[in-house]
Amino acid sequence: MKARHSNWQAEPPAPPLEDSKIEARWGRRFRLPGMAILVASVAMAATPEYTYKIVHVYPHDRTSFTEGLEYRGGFLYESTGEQGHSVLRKMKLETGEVVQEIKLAPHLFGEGITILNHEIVQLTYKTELGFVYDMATMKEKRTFIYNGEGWALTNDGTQIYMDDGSAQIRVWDGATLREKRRITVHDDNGPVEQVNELEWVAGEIYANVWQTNAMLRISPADGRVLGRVNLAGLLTDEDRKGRVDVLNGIAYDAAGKRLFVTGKWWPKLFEIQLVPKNLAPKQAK
Ligand SMILES: [Ca+2]
Repeated sequence: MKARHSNWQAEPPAPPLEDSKIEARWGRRFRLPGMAILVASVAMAATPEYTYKIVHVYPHDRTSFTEGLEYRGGFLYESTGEQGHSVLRKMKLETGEVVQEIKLAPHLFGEGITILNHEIVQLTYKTELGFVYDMATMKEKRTFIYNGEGWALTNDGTQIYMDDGSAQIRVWDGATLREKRRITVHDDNGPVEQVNELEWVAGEIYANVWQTNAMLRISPADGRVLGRVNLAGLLTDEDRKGRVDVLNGIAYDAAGKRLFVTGKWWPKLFEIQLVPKNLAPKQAK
């Protein structure tokens, strides 16, 4: 090992190239400052950035430690976390009124949900136990197991996408819940870790990143980050009085093309539209 080790010794740094040598290597038209600007602008263009516009504000139960959120036919379905407090519930979007709810066993910590073929699929955090419920009755139909932590779910109508807090999204067969492949969420800087709540939006996966205000637009084909949305500033200082936790929860009304976001213990749920950052109005100083 010692002999191999010496191969890893850093070589002395190469002496800086003189300008004339740079020009000889790259040609007169590609002096370094120009190249730096070119490279920087390519890197900046690689991941489009977005801000947002609030379209509507709805109430959200500030005792809900939101872990999974999905929209179907005028109702929001929400799975909440924390041992002893985890529930699966159906709520009216406009009022937040709970119309149906089941409680999880006290030792379970509810996590992501998704609705496929009139069934609600739900993860738990560290217990490697999943549930499948009838969507109409919320009665448990069966359970399933998976490896590792359960964070979030979404689906494209056929396949289910599941994440575990890493940069990986597992792709499951929607019928068998067996893993088919994985994709790694990544941008120009490498893998993006702690990908949390997921939502299928018009052929892309949207995901918020735990403990940040970032929501990513991800290619389901290869995990590439197609866009980055800065959701900072949704809650006012007044909203933040009392207990609030991080952004978590994305739901999409595919028929109405409405995008909803909320957070753990947030008093509000927001319908938002994404705005390309270069089109956003300048903030007043
Ligand atoms: Ca969701």
